[in-house]
Amino acid sequence: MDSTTRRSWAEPFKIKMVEPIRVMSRAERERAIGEAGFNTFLLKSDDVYIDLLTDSGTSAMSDYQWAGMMLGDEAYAGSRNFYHLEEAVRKYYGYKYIVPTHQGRAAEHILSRIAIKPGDYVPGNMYFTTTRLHQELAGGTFEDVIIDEAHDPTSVHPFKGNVDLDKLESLIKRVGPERIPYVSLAATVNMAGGQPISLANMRAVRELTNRYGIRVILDAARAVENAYFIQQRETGYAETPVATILREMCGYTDGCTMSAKKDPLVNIGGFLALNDPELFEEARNLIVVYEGLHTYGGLAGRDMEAMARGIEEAVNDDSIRARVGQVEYLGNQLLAADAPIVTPIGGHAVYLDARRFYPQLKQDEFPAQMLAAQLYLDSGVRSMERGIVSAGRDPETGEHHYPKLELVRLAIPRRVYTQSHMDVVAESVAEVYRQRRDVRGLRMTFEPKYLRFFQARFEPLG
Ligand code: PLI
Repeated sequence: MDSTTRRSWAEPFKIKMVEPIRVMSRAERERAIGEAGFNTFLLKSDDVYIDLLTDSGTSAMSDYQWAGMMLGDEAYAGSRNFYHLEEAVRKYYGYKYIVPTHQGRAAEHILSRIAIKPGDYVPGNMYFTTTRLHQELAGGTFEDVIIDEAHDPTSVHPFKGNVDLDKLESLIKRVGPERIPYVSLAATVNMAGGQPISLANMRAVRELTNRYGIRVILDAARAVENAYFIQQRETGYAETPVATILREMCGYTDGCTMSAKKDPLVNIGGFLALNDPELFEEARNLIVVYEGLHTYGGLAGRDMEAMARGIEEAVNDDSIRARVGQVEYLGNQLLAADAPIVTPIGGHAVYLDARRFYPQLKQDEFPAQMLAAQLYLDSGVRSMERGIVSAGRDPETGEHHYPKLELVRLAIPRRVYTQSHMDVVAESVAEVYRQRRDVRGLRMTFEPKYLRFFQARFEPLG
């Protein structure tokens, strides 16, 4: 049978190497989460059974990528692996110039420093933690211009990552185009629940920004997942290969920041890609200050080779279908169990709606933080808070940001877990949902200055 007549489908790979995991007792988990200050980022990985903290840098590499690791050219300058990477980025993303970086936030750092002046505004389709922080550290102010549906966990809009063009244009008119260095466009939108932006919307953003002479920079970490959603949902693209859609998406932008720890299937790496030679020259100047020479940017040659090969694998239609398909499988299990999740199901993760789990908790009692802890206590499944703790504080007023979305993210590493793991996760979420009524909130006992969700500590109220 070929793939068109097959009734069921499976991952387009088989497993060659395994890594043992173990489940601890409830008493051991109670001790571990207490020692971790009720923050899943502070748990030891050895104390975790199924690790859905993040899909970032947690992928399983292929034999093709591992073989490439053996071909690392560790020359300080001009490594051949850099040229392979450059070729892969040009071929699959279409940008002219690249500087490698050790991961995504390093590309954000360099871009923010070369493009943003104090007093500038950076509009974007919802904030991401590190992206916004680098924009703020460079003196910019992030402005959310995503459509309202993105802030509603129950909306089933197929492209909740879309930019609201009226919001964008009124910002341009209010502050003037000269104070907008670029539009920061994410594909897919992590904080909205892994939601895609449509090609029609990207095209419209391009037309609008062209009229005002404003650049568009793509956060391409999960752009392949976005391209897959376009293929599935946008009229006219059902027969178009994901790789072709990806090129069209990038064609509406002037460059990208990339965390290659996502779509490109590597455990470390990233890059900044640009079309403008002058901006690229500035990036090359700064890269040697903060990352390393412009042909390695904080990476080993072997890392760049694995990335070049991962980029090529990621756009394979069967691979991306299996990747998003696994996330969808988990999401559908949770919908069947009536657990409240963000709809539509995201590309890299399923997001639990903590407000609907724990309506008895106020947002500053950290419902999502508590929900992530409860899930760990129930089964050893590790997830991540994506609500008030992640949103941090307003740098002007010092008050908490109070995001509408108070979520727990179950992020699925690529090519790592099986359907049975997903079943275990779904059963555990259903159990935690059954026990929701008696749950009380948390108090923050330690708050770091930057990106507090990583290292903050909590204790249970009452
Ligand atoms: O973790 P980095 O520095 O390689 O990349 C930062 C970064 C940028 N953009 C987006 C959309 C991200 O999701 C992202 C990192 N995400 C992490 C670590 C995550 O768990 O989602």
